[in-house]
Amino acid sequence: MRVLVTGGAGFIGANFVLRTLATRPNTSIRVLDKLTYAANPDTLAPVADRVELVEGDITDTALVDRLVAETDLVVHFAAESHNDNSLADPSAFVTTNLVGTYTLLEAVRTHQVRYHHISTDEVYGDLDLDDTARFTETTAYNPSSPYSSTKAGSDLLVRAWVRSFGVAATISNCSNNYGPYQHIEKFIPRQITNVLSGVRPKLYGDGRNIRDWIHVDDHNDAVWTIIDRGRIGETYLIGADGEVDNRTVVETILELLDQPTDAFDFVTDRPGHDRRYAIDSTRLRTELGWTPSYLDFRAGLAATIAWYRDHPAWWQPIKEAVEQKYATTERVTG
Ligand code: NAD
Ligand code: TDX
Repeated sequence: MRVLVTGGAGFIGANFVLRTLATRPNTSIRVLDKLTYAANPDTLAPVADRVELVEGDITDTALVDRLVAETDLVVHFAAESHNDNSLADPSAFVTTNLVGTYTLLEAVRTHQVRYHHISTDEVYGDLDLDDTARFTETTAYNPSSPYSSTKAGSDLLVRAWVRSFGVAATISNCSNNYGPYQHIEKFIPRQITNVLSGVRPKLYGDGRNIRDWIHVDDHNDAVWTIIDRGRIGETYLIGADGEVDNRTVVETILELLDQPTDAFDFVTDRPGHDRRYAIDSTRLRTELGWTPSYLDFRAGLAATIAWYRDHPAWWQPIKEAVEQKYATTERVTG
């Protein structure tokens, strides 16, 4: 089977490529990636002889049309993915997440190619901390940020292309991923690499916001489950019952790195900061039989810390610039 992976040089897409090569050796993979700041082509360097990396933009109609014509399946990970960046300048989010998805949909429509759309639980907005509810496939869309609203818009484009044009698509909305190869602008790798660099971790607001953590390999195994067995036109929520508040995450990282658990700073809150995300993945588990493998968040976090400690060359060259960018907006509050 020939697979076109968009965004395959980014965090989840690269993990998808590596895991697919390891677990489904007969798959032929081509990656389409613009190689933005978020990509690290070094991630794919060890498999360069088995994966063709095409440097290009998902909004490039002619390129996308040619690549889609030559594939059996598109798995669409490419996106502008960081909420903080979307608050500073939303323009690339609108172009890549909306126009890019539209461009792919038109190509899969023309060439009648199977399409899987990677999305996020953030399309549903947030939940209260004291709420017991969780997101399901029928929760109303209510995105908060430029990032999540463009992801929500891209999901709706997919639904419309399924219904109006019969495109053979599935959608998955996953909770927060952690694991190796995640850009150090994101919460967990930022704090791990802060501690490894002698910098105090930074918690937004009161640190009580809750995210529902899933290991990236569990996410990607669920994606293959949906591609293999999911119903066309259907949406599946992916989550591993991993709700943890941000302060606990930081304290656990500090503890696992033998630091005092109070050696962190509170900083300015993110505008519009979503309070809590929580996924009910019953449909995926009961209909398609998927279950997560990483059931112990602390153990998964320890393995992720070990990966960043053992791969300084992957992240150290950009660390100072990432922190300098944060320093332009962030102020220590406590
Ligand atoms: P990432 O930012 O690490 O990687 C995104 C990749 O897309 C990069 O390699 C980048 O170069 C590429 N890209 C960006 N714009 C492009 C364009 N115009 N054309 C071609 N390539 C382009 O993101 P990630 O965390 O790996 O997220 C991947 C997908 O998963 C996204 O669609 C995101 O919305 C979704 N998602 C992420 C999470 C999470 O926790 N990170 C959770 C749920 C869903
Ligand atoms: O330094 C920080 N301190 C902090 O307290 C950073 C970078 C973040 N945070 C908080 C904000 C969030 O409550 O940590 C939580 C996680 O932040 P991010 O890593 O920026 O993730 P989030 O905004 O939750 O979005 C992520 O999950 C859903 C991904 O970036 C999205 O692409 C995905 O859709």
